[in-house]
Amino acid sequence: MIPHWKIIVVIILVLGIAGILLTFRIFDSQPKQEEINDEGLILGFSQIGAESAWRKCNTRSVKEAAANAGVQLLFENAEQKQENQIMAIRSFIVYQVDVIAFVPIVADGWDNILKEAKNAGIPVLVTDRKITTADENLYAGFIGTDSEQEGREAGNFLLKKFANRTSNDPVRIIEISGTEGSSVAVGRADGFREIIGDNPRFEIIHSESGDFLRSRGYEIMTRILKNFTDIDVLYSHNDGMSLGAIDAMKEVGIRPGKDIVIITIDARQAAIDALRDGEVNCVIECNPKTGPAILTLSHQLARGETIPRLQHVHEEVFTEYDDLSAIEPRGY
Ligand code: GYE
Repeated sequence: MIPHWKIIVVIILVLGIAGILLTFRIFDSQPKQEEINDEGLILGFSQIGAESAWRKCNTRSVKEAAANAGVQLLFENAEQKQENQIMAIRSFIVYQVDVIAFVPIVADGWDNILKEAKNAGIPVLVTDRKITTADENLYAGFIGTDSEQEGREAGNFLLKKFANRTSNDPVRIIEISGTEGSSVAVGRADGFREIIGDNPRFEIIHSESGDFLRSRGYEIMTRILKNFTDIDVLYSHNDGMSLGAIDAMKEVGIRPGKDIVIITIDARQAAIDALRDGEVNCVIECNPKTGPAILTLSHQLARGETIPRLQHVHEEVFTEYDDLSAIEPRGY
């Protein structure tokens, strides 16, 4: 029989040695996640295209941030086609990238490709535009703009602008919206209606998608000016379309910002310049410089960390009521 005290001494010794080994990670034969993934992280990024100055700035921001972080970036431009995005994401899966990030051109239709990524064990970050999905766990999180809030800001500006209107006629509004089915077009429309929708003093007399393109803004406004009279407001979902619409107004002798109140979203330099010139009345910032945040989140995902489900980026509103001298050069 071994005396009890010897057994207790042996147990204490074994536990002590195990503790020392664990402290020095001698049992931990797996390299740490950081060592596996952070070194030479490969990020697959599916961008939707180059439809606007905003988009080009967003692309630059991602590319610069990846270069600064020493990350290998596989960048694909989808030329405005969801099929191309799905193909790009599939190619990232085949390549076995560490993280996939993508800007969903429209909100629906991603579940199958996201399941493929999940089955391959690759975390996915959704950025800029949101998705609707049957299973929220198919992607790790979202970072980007708060489009509903942008729409609300547009509505709030109108409440202020027309607060002292004496006429009993409703304010007649034209809306040129963004890409149909995109979360940002839906959000900008919904947020706007949340503020002015039930208010009899405002009437949206026409709403049409201009696909976020300057050329479409010009075409649509040219036609609208022939078909509608008494337009009080243009609410346009991006600066490119607003600038196109402004060209159309000037062609027929309408003074943008005076004869027609203009609210626009993005805050590219040309829109800020137009605000300063009195040709635009309200500019709602949409922040395209998300590259550094996307890279930080990608590193966290590669390390197996969880990231916030939803992160909205900081955005401001610039109006004709503000001191515009303080606005820094926009860089896009
Ligand atoms: O407002 C617009 C564009 O998705 C927020 O896309 C983005 C929008 C942006 O090209 O200019």
